[in-house]
Amino acid sequence: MLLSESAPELHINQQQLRAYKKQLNADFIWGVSASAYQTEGAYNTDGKGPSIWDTFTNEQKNKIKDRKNANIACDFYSRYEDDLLLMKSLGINNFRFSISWPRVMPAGTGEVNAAGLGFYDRLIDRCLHYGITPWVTLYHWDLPQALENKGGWTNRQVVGWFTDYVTVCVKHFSDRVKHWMVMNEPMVFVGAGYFLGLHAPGKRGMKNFLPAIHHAVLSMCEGARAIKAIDPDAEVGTTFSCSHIEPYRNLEKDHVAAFKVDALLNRMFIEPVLGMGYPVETLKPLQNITQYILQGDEYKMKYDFDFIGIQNYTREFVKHSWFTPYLNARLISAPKRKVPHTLMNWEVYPESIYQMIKKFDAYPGIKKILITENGAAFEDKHHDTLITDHMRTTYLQEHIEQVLRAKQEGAKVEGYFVWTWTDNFEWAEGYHPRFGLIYTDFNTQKRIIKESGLWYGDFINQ
Ligand code: IFM
Repeated sequence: MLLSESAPELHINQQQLRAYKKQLNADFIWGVSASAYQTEGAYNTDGKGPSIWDTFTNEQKNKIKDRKNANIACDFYSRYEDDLLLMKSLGINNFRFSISWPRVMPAGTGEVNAAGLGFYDRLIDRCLHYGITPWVTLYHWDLPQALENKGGWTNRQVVGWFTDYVTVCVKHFSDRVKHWMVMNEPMVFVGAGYFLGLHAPGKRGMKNFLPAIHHAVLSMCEGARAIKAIDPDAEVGTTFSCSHIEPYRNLEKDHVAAFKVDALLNRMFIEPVLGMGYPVETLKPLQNITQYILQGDEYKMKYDFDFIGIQNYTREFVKHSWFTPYLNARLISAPKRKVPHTLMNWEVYPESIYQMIKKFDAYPGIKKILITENGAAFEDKHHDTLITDHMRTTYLQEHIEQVLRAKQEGAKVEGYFVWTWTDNFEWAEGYHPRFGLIYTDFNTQKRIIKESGLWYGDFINQ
């Protein structure tokens, strides 16, 4: 059942939600998230080099819905000032965005593009001017194509290239940026880009997947060390996708399948970072990853992050399957289960975010958790000057309620960012699933505040 405007209201206890919120310290962070490739456009402007997503969307068009690309996207490159003004008008004071590596270093390594740094100088300066704190992600999937030509994340040299890029950014911006996230959702860019071939660069198979995992883990930790070496006062985090996992049937084989999928989707990146190593006891077919682990890596692949960003949207049900190589497990989609879901076919299940906070909170060594992404794609209803999207508003309310429930119970969760600020380019899904609090007309670039945006601004400022 797809949730639509005619669907019955989901249950939400408004009083409970407001009561939870009232008890929060004033320093709980409320914000919105976005990323460079999904919003900026200006794909070849002012000396920017091509990224793997520029190449993928323009050369493997059949892999993107309606053969779209993000050459223009939301034209945030030119319109950031208006977008920040709009953000300010809603009282949103924390903005998570990413820096495009090939905008700053067109060939990925070596020469630095002053005009690329200049764009982020302007963006950061205007954020600060409006009292909006910048939360900067250093890698949100747009690897320079020049580095992909040398193997990209499968080439161990990427660790050095990435650390050099991080160093350039942090040296340049650390006088104004105090909150950094090294990476966005490594499991997604490595899994979809280097195993399934669904995302850029479109590679497949274990021979790509395993080295890419290890080099992403090393880069995440070495990148974090580079930030702290330059600015010991910076707050350094990194972000992980995660979903609450359940067996489809109460059968031992489905429980085993669910356990393996949990290890792959939820544990594969956080556990090495915490010094626990890869969960290969549970994921035996991934044991060959050890061939990429060199002497001394056991120290390099750990880092004591100041915070961990959790990005949760849904839960997954898992069934045993003989036909799925390596895992013997497959996901049973929400439409197949006939449960309420979004335009991404993701089940609406708010308790998943609570379960994920509890799961990450239970790891010794995680000092602080931020929800760095949560949100939903639904159809928006257009009126003359208003866009109603009460399913998105309800989704946000129900998820925030679960976040604050976890906090009430003592979990170390200290912030929440909505994905996303404006409707933007949703990777292989093109432009149709819209996640924004702000509607983007992609023909005119006009922005219209949706009801969910008005609600969020009101809620966080009450
Ligand atoms: O749009 C993406 C984002 O880039 C990473 N996290 C999930 C979002 C929704 O799919």
